[in-house]
Amino acid sequence: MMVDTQELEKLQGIARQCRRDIVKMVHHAGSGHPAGSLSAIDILVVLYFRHMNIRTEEPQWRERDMFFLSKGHCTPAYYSVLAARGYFDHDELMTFRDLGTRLQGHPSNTHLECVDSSSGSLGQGLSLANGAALAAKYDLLDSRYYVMLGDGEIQEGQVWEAAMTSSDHDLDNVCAILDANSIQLDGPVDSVKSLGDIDAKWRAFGWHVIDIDGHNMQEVDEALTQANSTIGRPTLIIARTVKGKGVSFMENTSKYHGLAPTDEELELALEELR
Ligand SMILES: Cc1ncc(C[n+]2csc(CCOP(=O)(O)OP(=O)(O)O)c2C)c(N)n1
Repeated sequence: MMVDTQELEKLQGIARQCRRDIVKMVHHAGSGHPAGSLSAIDILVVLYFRHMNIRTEEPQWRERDMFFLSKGHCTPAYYSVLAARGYFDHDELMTFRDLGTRLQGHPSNTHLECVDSSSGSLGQGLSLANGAALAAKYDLLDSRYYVMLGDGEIQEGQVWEAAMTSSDHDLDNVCAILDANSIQLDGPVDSVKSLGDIDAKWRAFGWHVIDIDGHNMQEVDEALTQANSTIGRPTLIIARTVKGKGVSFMENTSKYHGLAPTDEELELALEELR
């Protein structure tokens, strides 16, 4: 079902609040990854509010859909959406990166139950999703397994081994979402190691591929719906995004990949996100 105007406004409001949380959390901690979180957040909001079949009161429910944040450094986006979805109190977000906190700098499922897998070492999320998805096929579960990858991350060889595995096992319950923001830790993806024609490459690996604007929630929603009805093949959604989206001075630069805003920058950012 299409997202109607009222629902769209609601989702956009949630994403705006999450963007505010992202910059506040990273500022408060004095470290973290704001820019790749800001590029990913519209996708995560649509995924968690419209598609994931989950029970917030029972985070480990066996039949739940699972999410693997393969680009694990983007916890500010992940935690802000988990809080918005009701897994824990909004106030807890300000414990981000504190010593012993449940909200570790990278996701830890030994600290936080609603995190389906620990991550942070890039390149591993799709392999984890494949394992869970294959087990679900054997167990006759209808659950779906979502993975978010970064475009810098897919330079890792393990991703391609995993991509072959998903299609070899006809894992149509796997949906990977590529946050294609074109910038990695220290510059443009193309200048570090070009991905070439990513669309053609994933197709050649046996995937159904959908190319969308990752900040257009309607398109994100339709792509996730299409992935859900694709039989016999895994789906990759190439979500074209802007690194730092929503905070003008963080957009299209690698500067804020892993840098906290100063006090003045936080004020400016919150002004823009009002
Ligand atoms: C195996 C591994 N190598 C290096 C890093 C350090 N690292 C963290 S983020 C990052 C860049 C990732 O770029 P991208 O996937 O494009 O992320 P995004 O721009 O979406 O934040 C790197 C190299 C890591 N976490 N894991």
